[in-house]
Amino acid sequence: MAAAAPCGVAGQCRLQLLVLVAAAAAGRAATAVRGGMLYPRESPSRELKELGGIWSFRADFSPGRDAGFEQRWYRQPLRQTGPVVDMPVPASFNDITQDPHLENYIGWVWYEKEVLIPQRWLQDDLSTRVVLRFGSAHYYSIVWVNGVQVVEHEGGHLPFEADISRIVQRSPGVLCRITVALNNTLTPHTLPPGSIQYMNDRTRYPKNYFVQNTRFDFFNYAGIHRPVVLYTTPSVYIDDITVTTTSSESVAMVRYQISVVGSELYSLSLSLRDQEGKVVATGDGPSGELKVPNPNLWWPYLMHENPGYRYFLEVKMQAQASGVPQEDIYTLPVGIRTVHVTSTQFLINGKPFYFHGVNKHEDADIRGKGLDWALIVKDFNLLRWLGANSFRTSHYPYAEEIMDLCDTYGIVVIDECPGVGIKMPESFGNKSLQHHLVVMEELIRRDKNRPSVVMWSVANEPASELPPAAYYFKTLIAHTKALDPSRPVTFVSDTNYAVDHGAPYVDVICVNSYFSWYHDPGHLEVIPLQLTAQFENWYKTYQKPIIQSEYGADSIPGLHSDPPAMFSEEYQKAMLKEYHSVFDKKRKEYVIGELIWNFADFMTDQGTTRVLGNKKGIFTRQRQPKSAAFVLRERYWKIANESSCVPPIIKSHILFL
Ligand code: GCB
Repeated sequence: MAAAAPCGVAGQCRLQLLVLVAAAAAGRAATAVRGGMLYPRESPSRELKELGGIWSFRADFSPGRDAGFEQRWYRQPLRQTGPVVDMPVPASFNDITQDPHLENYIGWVWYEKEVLIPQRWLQDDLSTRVVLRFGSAHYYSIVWVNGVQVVEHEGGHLPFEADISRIVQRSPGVLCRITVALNNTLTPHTLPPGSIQYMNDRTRYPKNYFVQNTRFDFFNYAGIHRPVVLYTTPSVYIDDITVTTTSSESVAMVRYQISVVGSELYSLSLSLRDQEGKVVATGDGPSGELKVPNPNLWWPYLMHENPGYRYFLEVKMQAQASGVPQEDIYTLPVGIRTVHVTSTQFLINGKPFYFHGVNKHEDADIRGKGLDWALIVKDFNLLRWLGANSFRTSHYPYAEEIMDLCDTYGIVVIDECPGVGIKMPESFGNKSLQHHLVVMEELIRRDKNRPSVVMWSVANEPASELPPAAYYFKTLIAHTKALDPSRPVTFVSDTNYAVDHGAPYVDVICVNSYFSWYHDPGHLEVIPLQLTAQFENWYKTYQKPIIQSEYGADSIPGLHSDPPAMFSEEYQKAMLKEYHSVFDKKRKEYVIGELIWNFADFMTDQGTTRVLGNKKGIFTRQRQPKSAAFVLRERYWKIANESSCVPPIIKSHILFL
């Protein structure tokens, strides 16, 4: 990525200042996250207004990218500050216009939307709380409402929100102006990390030329990527709910903890309903246990004839605020399931679970990383067609809307944070670690109640051979486990087993390898030997179950070669088959999963090894199958059908997909 910053040395300092703004704020944010982050749902006490659609947009092309702050663009309608363009939300801004400078833009961009707040939200003098929530925006966001700053957030892929009741109460009936400044600059201390490199050789680069360097393999799309909503709650409200579940054959326990904000004087009543709407358990108070006799457990797809079973926990809060009665109702879907790891197995509800799945990206033509319902549903249909029972959210948390469907369909998730490309020694320091801890807090706060999430992944392919990685991962994994003792924790490694300083702390070893691709290119015959040695070395060292968390080969659809040659569809297929024969031996021992790299082709930075992006998809970026998709489909269905947990009836029932 490159962008000209015509600003001289002083200008460079100003640009770096922007970077420092983000970094300083990261330091400030490094305290425990406050409050819950319940997904906004309508209920008798809560209303929702979606703010998707066309927003006004302006990239700050000024030399230091700081004109927006100097001129306070948030104080007036954006169109009055200079030229604006229409920008869809949610979407990445990069591929929307024909301007190559915007595609590769680095720095601050500005979004704005004017909205009318429903009159009834403002009528009852602050007993209605109005919240502005962003599902995610990449990377650093500052938000103003009617010129007043309401929230600042570091990091893409995770939600943030602000209570804007007082501001909107002040001017009822007029349009409410939401302004967002967004900076996509990555520094050694952001997640993912990156660095800005100034090219000072004036014989080779224009004045003030700089690039954003990253050490990850996907395009750094930026923008307001997920839904923006306004929602209401009463001023005394249910702030957070945490559930954990245990079960035996005949009875399950749903443990809950609820926090209420706005008053000390409240009462809580709970009822758990099954899918027919029948109440199966009731409770009260801010914490306790619900006993569910003969529970319907949450099972993964292909492991049960009715996968993804969820109960619905209705939490009702009643309180008095300034003498006025208030009631808040929130309904949380709850899946009852357990997860355990032994030295050779991954158990869901006490039964061995084998991950036969994929790694994905949030990535598509035009919209980049912006949420797209059509794409989401298509992807779930393809996953089920493939017979995939799981995926890893490589390499960042996916949209809550996607996670909801994982819960619903029984697709098992390894939930990964944006700790990808942590390669620079300075990214293992305290500043980076503090931010990483906060990101894990935000991720767990968001996804802790999801039955589909069975393991946290704190990073992908960090330089875990560096000595500081030992303290870094020890601390990070201990923190993650303290936040959520109910799930195993991993990170994904491509470091040699003998020098990996993070592996001692994980519950499951996740290994990426690209034999006959990045090593010994073209030599498929080395795979059996090298892959067998990989598994045996890791197991001998740690006695922990192993997932092959990535393997794959690029293929250009329609490119054929027999005998198989790299980049042909035949080579991709042949490589998969070589890996599969080793998996089949080792899954009888301690290999508990295989996740193909990648579900679909995706966009990357430009480079000599990338042809309009990474082509290791078994589907194209437009979701058409390559030949490898059929190889994988046959294999995944075979594995599922071998599983003793699948009654014959679903085998035939599912085959229609
Ligand atoms: C990896 C990375 C992934 C890349 C992939 C590749 O090891 O984890 O992000 O895209 O290899 O294709 O090189």
